[in-house]
Amino acid sequence: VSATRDEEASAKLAATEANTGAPTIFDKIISKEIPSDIIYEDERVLAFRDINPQAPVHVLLIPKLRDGLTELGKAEARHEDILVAEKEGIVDGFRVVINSGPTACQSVYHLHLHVLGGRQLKWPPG
Ligand code: IU
Repeated sequence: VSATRDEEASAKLAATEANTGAPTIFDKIISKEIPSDIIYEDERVLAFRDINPQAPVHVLLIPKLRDGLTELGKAEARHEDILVAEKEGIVDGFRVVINSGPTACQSVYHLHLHVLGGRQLKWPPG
């Protein structure tokens, strides 16, 4: 099963824009220049409700400091956590997911993070 051409095209356009290093809308959300429904904030992170929710609860949790880190696949040693994607050759595009509880289909109750890649992924996930 593959994503539609539209999905792939708009995903690629957003990535091209990201490469300019320009600020994103999230910088304006962090500075409160653009209002958002904030549910948690401290000096390092901001959690706010997604404007286009794909589930009854859909929250975005973002670091306040971008530190050159536009996407997980661009992480460097100082950002840690990137080793699996690099080793598996999927830095071009991958998804990191944590399932929590039966409603999210968690099956093994030892906290774990999924790294999925190697094909065009679709959004939203099921
Ligand atoms: P993505 O994984 O980069 O596609 O996620 C970006 C999310 O940011 C997406 O779910 C949007 O609905 C959400 N969002 C938002 O909450 N507020 C905004 O002003 C904009 C996007 I633009």
